[in-house]
Amino acid sequence: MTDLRDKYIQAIADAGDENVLEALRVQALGKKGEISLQMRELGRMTPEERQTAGPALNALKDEINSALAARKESLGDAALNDRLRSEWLDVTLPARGRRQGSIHPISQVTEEVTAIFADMGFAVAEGPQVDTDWYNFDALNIPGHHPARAEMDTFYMHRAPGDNRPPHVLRTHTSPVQIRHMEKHGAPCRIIAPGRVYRADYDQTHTPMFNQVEGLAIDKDISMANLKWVLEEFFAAFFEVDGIKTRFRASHFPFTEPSAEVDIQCSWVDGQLKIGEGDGWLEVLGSGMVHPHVLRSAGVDPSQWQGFAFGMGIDRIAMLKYGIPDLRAFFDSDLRWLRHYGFASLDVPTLHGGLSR
Ligand code: 2NL
Repeated sequence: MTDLRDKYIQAIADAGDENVLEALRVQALGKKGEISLQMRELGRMTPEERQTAGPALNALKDEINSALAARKESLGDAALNDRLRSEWLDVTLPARGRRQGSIHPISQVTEEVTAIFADMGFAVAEGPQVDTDWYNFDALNIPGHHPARAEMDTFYMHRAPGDNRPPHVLRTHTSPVQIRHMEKHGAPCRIIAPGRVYRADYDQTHTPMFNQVEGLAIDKDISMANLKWVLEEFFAAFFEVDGIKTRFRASHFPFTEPSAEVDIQCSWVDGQLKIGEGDGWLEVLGSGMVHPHVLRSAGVDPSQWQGFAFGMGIDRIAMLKYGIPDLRAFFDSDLRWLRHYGFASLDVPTLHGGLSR
């Protein structure tokens, strides 16, 4: 009987699930179970034998029953614990995954422009967004009566009455950055100056703050031919089309002589603008040979040095490249717009890795 007890207690302890437990219960205590059969044997025993065997068998039956119940309960606990472990949830986490920000098209395009010009040996120059009217206008050969200087187009910083220091303005172009660069580093130089500029103008195609990139190359024998090559190289890389044509139209700026407005080749079919093909033209920038007065203002001797300069709107070329219809939406901070037109934060534009993708 001790063997029988040990067999069942061990088997119950080893049972892995409730089906095994039930099979053991039937095997021991079922109608034809081992213990039930021994109970039936009691009838054939002498009263003396029955007096010891009866209580022993009953005790064994009770012990097996309670071992079965205990094992069943611990199996149930284990199953519940497993479930609790697998369904564990950190309720302190944010309900919605944190949405990653995106790169604004202006930042993306500034990076693209920078990568292309860097490849041609241009460094990036930066400077203050609030500057004196000397750096913004006088040094650039823009006379006092010039319309660009008019109160209407330029944001003048407030001056207390009696404060006679030279007026400060929000820069209306990034040219003052290039003047400061020439003053500090002299010639030769090859730089671009991207950044925010400000003009008091607001309609369909103008915002009071916009982004511009200017370029400047000064050396002994720089010509308009170098300008044309640099710009065509830039447009081919930026718009990702080989052999893009440019058209130079004579123009006038106070800071360049001669001056030219530059158009790029485009086609306009079924309301779709395609750049770098067809026989249409799209104006994209202003340029020219730096005026000798401007070189002299910046401390560069115009009898020794010459060079080209150009300026273009970053917002405008961003709209052209990425098919963004409305300029003003750039500055609305509309999250739906930013998610639609924004760029993935790890897609840093490089010439070898592809500018945009
Ligand atoms: C335009 C025209 C232009 C420049 C900007 C420049 C800068 C220096 C000296 C001479 Cl330091 N020129 N910049 C030259 C020609 C045109 O911009 O229509 N921009 C959107």
